[in-house]
Amino acid sequence: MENYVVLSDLHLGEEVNECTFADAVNIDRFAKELEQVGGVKQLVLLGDVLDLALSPISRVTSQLKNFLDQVHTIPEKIIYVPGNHDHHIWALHAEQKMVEMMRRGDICSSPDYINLEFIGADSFVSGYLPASSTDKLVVKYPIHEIRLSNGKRCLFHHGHQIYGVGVRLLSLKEALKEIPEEYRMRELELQNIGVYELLWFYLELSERMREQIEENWEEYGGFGAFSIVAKEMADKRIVSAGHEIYKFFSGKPKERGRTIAGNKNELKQYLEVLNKPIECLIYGHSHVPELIAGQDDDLPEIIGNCGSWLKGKRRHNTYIVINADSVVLKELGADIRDEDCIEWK
Ligand SMILES: [Mn+2]
Repeated sequence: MENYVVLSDLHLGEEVNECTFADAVNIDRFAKELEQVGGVKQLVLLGDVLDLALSPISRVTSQLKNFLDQVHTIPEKIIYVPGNHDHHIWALHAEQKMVEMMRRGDICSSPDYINLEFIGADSFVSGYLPASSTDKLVVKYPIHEIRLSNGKRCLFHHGHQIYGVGVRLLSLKEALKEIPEEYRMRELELQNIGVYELLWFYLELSERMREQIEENWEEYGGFGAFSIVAKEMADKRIVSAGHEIYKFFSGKPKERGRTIAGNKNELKQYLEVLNKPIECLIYGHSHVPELIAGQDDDLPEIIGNCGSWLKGKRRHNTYIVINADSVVLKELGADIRDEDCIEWK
């Protein structure tokens, strides 16, 4: 049986009492369960694998190495799809391609943030794998698609484009729909990328600086210079998106822990923009593990959120196993509950 195992929101680099995989015992447990699944065709790491924005890079990289050391032999392929917390390294990766072209004196094109694939030794993850396994790696963004032997098509995406800022920008879908399909993902990404990058740089600041910024520019709702520029843009109506972004950052209540049902409209809009017929959508990002049958005609047959590997009150340490028979949500060290197994129609 060919199995696809999907997990997201590992947040490697987080402190030991937060990040499950900071503990070698948990990595070992996970590796054993992965072996029990058997025939793992792909291990899909679906974003926020590295907590680059919030954790020291030394801790991020050592935890990544420990994790990969234990699991790399089990799957045939390891697919890494960055999310919002590891978006910056993806952007660097794509931009590096352009720098290489300039170094060679080539006539350049702008960085391609959505069509590039970094395979094997070419990817930023490869250095943390033994040479024997680097060929297994594929790093791509923002979606990964597979087709099962039963013909069902599954789409994997971290979830940041269908939640929070991403949702706001999906409000541009009327314009997006007028753009040829092959450019829509690019437009969506270009709208979002500034926000992810802002968060990266903002969170890199020391806490003291952030405190002062929030104090000094309270009326702008934090995020310092970015909010000021966004507000000015909005006031002058130079760019209407500026207003949307400003509204997002200034006082909108945090949408944490949204469920699939609570996210239904956004999921529909996203799929409408992508215009990809699929039978299964798997995402993460909200840290709420869940598996549901799509119910509506305009939603895929099965929708899953693979949860997170951050300790806390909420259910965590979950992953999704997909094969031609079913889609199953598993919790590390726990029996599978009836509601966490959906067989294909
Ligand atoms: Mn996320």
